[in-house]
Amino acid sequence: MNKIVIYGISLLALLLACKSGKEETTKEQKPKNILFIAVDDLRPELNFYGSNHIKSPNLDKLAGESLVFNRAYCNVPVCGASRASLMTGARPTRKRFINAYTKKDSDFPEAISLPMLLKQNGYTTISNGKIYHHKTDDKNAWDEMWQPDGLWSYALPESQEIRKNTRRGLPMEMAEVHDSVYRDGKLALKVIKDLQKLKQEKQPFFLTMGLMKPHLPFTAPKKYWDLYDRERIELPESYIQPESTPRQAFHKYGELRNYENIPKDGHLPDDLAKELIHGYYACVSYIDAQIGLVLDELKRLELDEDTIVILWGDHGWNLGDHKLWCKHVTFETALRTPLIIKVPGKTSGQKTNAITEYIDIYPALAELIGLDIPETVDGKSFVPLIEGQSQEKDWAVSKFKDAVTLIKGDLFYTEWIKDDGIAYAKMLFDHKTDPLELDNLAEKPDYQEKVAILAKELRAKWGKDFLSK
Ligand SMILES: [Ca+2]
Repeated sequence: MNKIVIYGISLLALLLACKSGKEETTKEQKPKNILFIAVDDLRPELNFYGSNHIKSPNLDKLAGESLVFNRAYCNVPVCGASRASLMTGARPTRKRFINAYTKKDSDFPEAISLPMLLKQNGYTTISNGKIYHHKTDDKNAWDEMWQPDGLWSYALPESQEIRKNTRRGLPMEMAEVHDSVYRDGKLALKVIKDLQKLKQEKQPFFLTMGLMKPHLPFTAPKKYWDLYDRERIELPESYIQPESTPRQAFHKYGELRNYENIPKDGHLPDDLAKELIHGYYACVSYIDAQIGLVLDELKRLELDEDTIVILWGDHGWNLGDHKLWCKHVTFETALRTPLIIKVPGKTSGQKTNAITEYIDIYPALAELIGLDIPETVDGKSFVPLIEGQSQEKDWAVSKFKDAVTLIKGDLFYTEWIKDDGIAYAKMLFDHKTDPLELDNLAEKPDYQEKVAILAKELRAKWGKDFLSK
């Protein structure tokens, strides 16, 4: 095609654009919306990660239109801290972003959070459901903060009565009720209403959907329990706690034991373990359906081509792996997370094995919509991966309490350290030969040189303020 022809086509396009008027120009200039879906305690045990037993057709469909991160890691495996870190793009330190109760406002008040950056740049920002752990955290960043009402997580009066009279209530519930009786069903209806309202607005939006399941208790409508046959549910292959693994690596899963009918000590009976796995699967299918309702509405309103959709779980979860339940450890099962991003016109189901940390999400979203990244952000944008390029960074650092983990290539190296940075226990797994993390190499004579290199690298990568702040 010669220059004159190209010029002719460009001129024609320009004339057509002018003819269609202001509306066309506005659409052209409006930055992409962001639909930000957070799922509490979601494991990457999903079909697009190679599993084939959880029924999640809506997540599967979204993954087919997205870039799927096969190796995304949270920076701290506990709700509140993971979320505050992700929303600020800032790395946890020894004293910052510690536990479930972490608040962005207390731990890092001066950081410009992602919703704040977007609000400052003309976005309508809405927090729906569980985004931060605390319902009022970072409230100046939001135009609206909304929570579904409802007493706890239970639908049945008898379960609510038990909850009222005990510390945590029942660990599971199967109820023959409509999806909207539980809070995530109410959440989906609210997000749908928001989409209908935002469709009419001129500003771009940052609309969030913070789902509360599959977090304990595993409560879901019966039809989702009915998708699975308990007889076919198996305990994980890694249902063992090897002697070579440091004792610090395990815990007694106090979070689960706070619920009724869970033994206060010792490992769970197999039947109970399988019932819990069944309940977890039911909850994943339930939230999948709620996400599907929202994504269908996004399409029906013809907003899908103008909206980036990102879905993440706040950390991994042990569903019996290592004979553990819940999070709060540095095994890969607690650190690895589901992460998918749909960027219209750019993603169509690609998968990447590049290592990504959750602090990388903030700078990537900022870059995608053309905003400068604040200095308080420690993460590195993964936009090159969306563009089909490779990325230099091939590591992640996660931490929980005294444990810090360097993930690099196939190696997962954890040290438990004291305040002065000296290690008092070590753990090293090579996923090339030991993907289930059952053979700790850190104390083996043949690996001491490797351990020394990793120890040095861990300190170089955990951030300059790791010990002091
Ligand atoms: Ca969580």
